[in-house]
Amino acid sequence: MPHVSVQAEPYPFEFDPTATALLVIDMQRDFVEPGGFGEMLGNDVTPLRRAIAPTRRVLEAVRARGMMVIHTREGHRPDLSDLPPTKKARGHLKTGIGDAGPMGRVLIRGEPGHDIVPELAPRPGEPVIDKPGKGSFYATDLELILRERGIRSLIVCGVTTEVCVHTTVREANDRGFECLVLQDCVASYFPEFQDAAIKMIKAQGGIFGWVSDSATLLRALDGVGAKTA
Ligand code: TIU
Repeated sequence: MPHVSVQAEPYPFEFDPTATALLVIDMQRDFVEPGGFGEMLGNDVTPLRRAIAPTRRVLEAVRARGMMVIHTREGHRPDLSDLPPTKKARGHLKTGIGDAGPMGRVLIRGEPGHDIVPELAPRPGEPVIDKPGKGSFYATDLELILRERGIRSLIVCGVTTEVCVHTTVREANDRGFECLVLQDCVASYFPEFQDAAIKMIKAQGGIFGWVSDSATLLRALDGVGAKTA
């Protein structure tokens, strides 16, 4: 497959599609639908839903080219054995992690709220990484999976920009993976955090990675033929 160059900031992002994975972070009902963990934290989920449609377009384009797709989900075991009491206590929530909510037990694996939204549902064969923290590398086998597949670059979508996306991009960057964050495919409950978090990635010569958008990536992928087989 040809090498791809995407217009990005602070300078073009170059990648080999066979060594690149799309990483879709925590596009779960608990964060992007009313009645989930995000709303229980006091947030309006509307801004997060804007990331769904562009992420879907990127997902389809990447799948059509046979590139690797990985999904993550934040959540905990039903017995809460992987939930630090400090995380459970944070925010003094009336209904918090592990408690019964409108979409089942909040942020618990196997519950409806923990599911990835139907628009971005994983396909068979696409790894789904269940993570107990904000970062996708901490206490997961993501790094092992990436190294085994020879992945060196990540195209990053998901929520929320300053929390799980940033933590993951920082973890990936320290491990030597190059990250391209698509600014319309990541979202925050707070417009000012979205703006600052995006600036922080690309500042200082791309201290954590590169920033572009879905339309620019899709144009660059046009030059990479869809897989026919
Ligand atoms: N609260 C918030 O902004 N985010 C999270 O709790 N998790 C993720 O970002 N996935």
